[in-house]
Amino acid sequence: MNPLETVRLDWAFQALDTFKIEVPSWGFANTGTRFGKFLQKAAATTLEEKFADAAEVLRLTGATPTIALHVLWDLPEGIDSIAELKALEKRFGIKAGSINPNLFQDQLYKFGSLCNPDAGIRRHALDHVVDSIEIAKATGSRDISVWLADGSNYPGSQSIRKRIAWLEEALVTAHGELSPGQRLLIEYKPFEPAFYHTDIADWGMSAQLCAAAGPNARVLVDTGHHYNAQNIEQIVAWLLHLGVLGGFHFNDRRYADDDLTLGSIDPYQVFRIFHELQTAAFEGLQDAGVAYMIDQSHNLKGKIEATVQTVVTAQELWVKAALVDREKLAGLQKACDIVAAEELFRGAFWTDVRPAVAAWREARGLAPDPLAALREGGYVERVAKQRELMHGTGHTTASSYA
Ligand code: PSV
Ligand code: MN
Repeated sequence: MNPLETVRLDWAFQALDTFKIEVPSWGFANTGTRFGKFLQKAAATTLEEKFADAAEVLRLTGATPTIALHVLWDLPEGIDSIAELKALEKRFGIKAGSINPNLFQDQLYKFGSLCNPDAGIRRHALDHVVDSIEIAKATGSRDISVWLADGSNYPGSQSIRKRIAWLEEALVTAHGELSPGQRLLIEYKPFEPAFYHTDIADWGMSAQLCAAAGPNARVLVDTGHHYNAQNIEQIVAWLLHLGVLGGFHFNDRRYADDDLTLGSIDPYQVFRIFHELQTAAFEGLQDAGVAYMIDQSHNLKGKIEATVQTVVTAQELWVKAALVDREKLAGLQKACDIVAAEELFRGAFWTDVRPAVAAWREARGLAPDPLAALREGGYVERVAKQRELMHGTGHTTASSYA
């Protein structure tokens, strides 16, 4: 049978028309592991290059109109970088998305940022968050995403409760700086770089901090920031129920925060998360305020290729989730018809949606196969040459590590 006949094309097209996902500026730059970096000639160094790469991903996928910015990496002049940023937005047709303060790379933060026992360091960190909110106002960005590396490595070496109180105090102040319509997203992570306790270790802590901070604070779920056995879709369901789900940093992991490509290890989990989101929307539980962002740093894959692959995967899994007949499923759940409910659910996951997604792309004037189009267009090779001329070789041989 023609695979297109097994798919409700109207559902698939509607799902794809509304699905947008934000790309991270740092996903285009040279990044690595703590053991080293394998430099890539095509990696972006400047903000202009990051915008150019984001525009190429948008051109190929039609789904990535915004780019997440990390303040110290992308806007080192702070608010004074805004004029350049605005010009890039116009030139490349890409908007600045979430603004990410950097509370982890400054030497001052050895013992924490907003949770540091030193009031002066806490103030310095808070000032940076407030500056980031000002930047977000200037860019018109709705979301300021706060992630702290704060925590401790040894039992007894820090007061966990005092640090909670300092954090609450800082977040209340930061929240007070938001414009109406802006949101403070609070990200959690169970460990790394702190290995005994992390100040915001899980979604419950994040949700409590949101409640303390104010009505426009929301939880940010980074899919890599969970232990292996955790049921992330249940966490998502809870956050939807509580009305505090702010957004996602999507990536995949086998062990912890591995920064692997979305869906490369467990696509069924992404499908299950997407199902929770789409069901909540179907039931009118929450408006479309949830931010979908990618947070991946590709160590071995080509940056642009990996980003296109990620977006394509997200689109395919989003469509699969859209194929769940939610009315029918609700009936089966009510009747406790376990096997039929599961088969309906699994059936959507196992449907090959690729022909439907390609049909949507053609209908919307996009390349039917974005990865193939990227290769055929030669963008990566072109920018590799340009960037090598601009910034020097970037290529590291094995002997460099000898
Ligand atoms: C930390 O692991 C994190 O997930 C935060 O979102 C950071 O902003 C991002 O990665 C980039 O390092
Ligand atoms: Mn993240």
